[in-house]
Amino acid sequence: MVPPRRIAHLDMDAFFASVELLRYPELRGLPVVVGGGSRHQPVLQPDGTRRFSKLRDYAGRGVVTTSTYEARALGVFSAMGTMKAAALAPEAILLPTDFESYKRYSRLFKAAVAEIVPDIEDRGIDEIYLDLTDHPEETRALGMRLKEAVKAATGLTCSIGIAPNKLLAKISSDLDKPDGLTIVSLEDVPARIWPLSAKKINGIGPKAYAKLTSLGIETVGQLAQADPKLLQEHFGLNSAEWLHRVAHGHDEREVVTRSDPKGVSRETTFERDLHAKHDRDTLSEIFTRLCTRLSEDLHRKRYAGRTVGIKLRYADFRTVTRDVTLPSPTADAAMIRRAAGECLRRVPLEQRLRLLGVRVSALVPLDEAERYRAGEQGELFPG
Ligand code: DCP
Ligand code: MG
Repeated sequence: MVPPRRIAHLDMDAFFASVELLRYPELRGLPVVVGGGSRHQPVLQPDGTRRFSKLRDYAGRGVVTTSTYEARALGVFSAMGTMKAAALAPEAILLPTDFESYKRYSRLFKAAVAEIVPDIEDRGIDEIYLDLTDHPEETRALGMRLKEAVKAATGLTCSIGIAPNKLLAKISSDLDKPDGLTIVSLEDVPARIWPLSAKKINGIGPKAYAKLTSLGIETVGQLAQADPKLLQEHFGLNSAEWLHRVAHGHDEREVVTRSDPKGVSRETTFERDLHAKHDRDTLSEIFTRLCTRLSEDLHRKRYAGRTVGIKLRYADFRTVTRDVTLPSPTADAAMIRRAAGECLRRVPLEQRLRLLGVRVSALVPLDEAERYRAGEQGELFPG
């Protein structure tokens, strides 16, 4: 049996707001909201103290980027209209958004983690995945060390979830926020994950959740116990299977690190030079097989790509390439074949050919591409 993996998800606590508190420590413990513009810049007064804007001073159509936990206690959360937030917490401090600073702290915390675990999957400004499987250190000690390294480099706290896969790691990092370290095994799923709302699962968006609740399914546990036929009827076979798998805490996705390849390709040199017209069938068969193999490579490496290209070498050794960029990333053999066929129509084919190659580049993790596609269909996995 393959030993279980150790995947960590690390997410910074109230990230933008916490960065702001580093420069305005006098705001610690107060409800603070980030989402203002330059007119909400604090003003240094003659007595050395600062005058801050309050939410009640806000007029406009902006939204809250994030809020401190004290503001959350008053009902103010990310993505809420700032005017609405002002109605709930008029006395909360409002600060302008300063992306440059958040990006700087983002780089700092990721660099600190990279000193301990070099392979990081970057999931945006304040979250990363790490594969700790091969790290010699004991799980809790390693988790604590990562948190301390982030704190030492930035002055900020984060929350970490460590579990056998990304799905559970992401849910776990949220279980004991802020400043949490939560370790969850597959055996813990019924006790710790099943009581949670199904919308805690990364990939069950508001639409899918609404559909689930209309079927009487609210928690992950209810989803795990749901009749597979009922799910199939409402979500289709693939999504129903996915829902069943994630509800039981299963997820095979790999951590995709920065050192991953720029492109994946397959090429073949023919036993004898082939002519585009006279050897049309043979060539077409080889071409399709290359695309199928490439699709298998991509699935194995868990990538999809937006750019599909071909390489041709003529009998006289001249080489040409062509590529085409698709509206969304793919790893699908038929789609790669179609795009590569399009490229082939754009090269001269009078001469005999020695070699044919197909390449997919502009890679993104496959699960991202799948989410994108399902999102387009307005179903599961939005975002
Ligand atoms: N963010 C944003 N708009 C949103 C959600 C988030 O601008 N709708 C920004 C502000 C957050 C940062 O991204 O600080 C990270 O998002 P998180 O969802 O991780 O939220 P926080 O880090 O603020 O809080 P938590 O402690 O819950 O992780
Ligand atoms: Mg966060």
